[in-house]
Amino acid sequence: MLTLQVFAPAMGQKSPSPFAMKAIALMQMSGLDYQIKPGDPRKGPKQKLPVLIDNGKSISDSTHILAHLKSMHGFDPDKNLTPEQLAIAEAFRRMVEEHLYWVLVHSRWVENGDIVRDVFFAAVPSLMRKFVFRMVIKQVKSALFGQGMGRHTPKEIYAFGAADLQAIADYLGDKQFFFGDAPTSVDATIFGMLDSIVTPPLDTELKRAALAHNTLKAYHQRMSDHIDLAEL
Ligand SMILES: N[C@@H](CCC(=O)N[C@@H](CS)C(=O)NCC(=O)O)C(=O)O
Repeated sequence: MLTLQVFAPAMGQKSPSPFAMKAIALMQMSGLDYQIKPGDPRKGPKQKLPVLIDNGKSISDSTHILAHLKSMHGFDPDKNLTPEQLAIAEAFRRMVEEHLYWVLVHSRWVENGDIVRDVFFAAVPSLMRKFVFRMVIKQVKSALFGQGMGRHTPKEIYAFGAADLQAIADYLGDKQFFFGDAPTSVDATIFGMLDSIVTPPLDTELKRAALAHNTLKAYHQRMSDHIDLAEL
């Protein structure tokens, strides 16, 4: 039995991480028998979640999980894509995971820190919580600054996010999925990010930018239905 370790459900999401939601989408698309379990990133091989456990072996990183599903379980959602489509998928994946992700991090941790603190650190006694959160937020801000996104004003950060969402909506157009009638791995990536932007009950400029696109709203719903999200 395969076990997918992710952060426990929170803020209306099956797991409050775009990478965990991407991995859940991939597992659902694969049709493989698997279970979802809450994990602890500190115990994982790369101190991040998601992690897939297969026969005692831990596979960390959603991209490596997809590669493992392809090589070990014969699940390849991209097998019918042309080299040109694979190149487009790779570019969008990087945009979502290495750029739009940091806009999400800003919107959650910097602009909604109080809510995130009380949800993600609910298990920490309230007296300790502010202290623990102060340490964590320092690390998050340092990561945002190091990556570069944290050097911009909120207005500039959200303009970057809106441009990424516009590019996704424009490429998607009136197609069912990113490359037509069948979802591929880039749909799992984009779905994971959209779910993390629109599902939590946070009023963020990034969420408003996403919901302004009817295409993206319908696409998020279509992917949720396709992977049977409500049944999980
Ligand atoms: N490249 C990784 C990114 C995973 C990642 O950044 N996970 C974050 C949550 S969104 C995490 O586990 N953070 C815990 C930490 O940094 O302590 C993937 O695709 O799985």
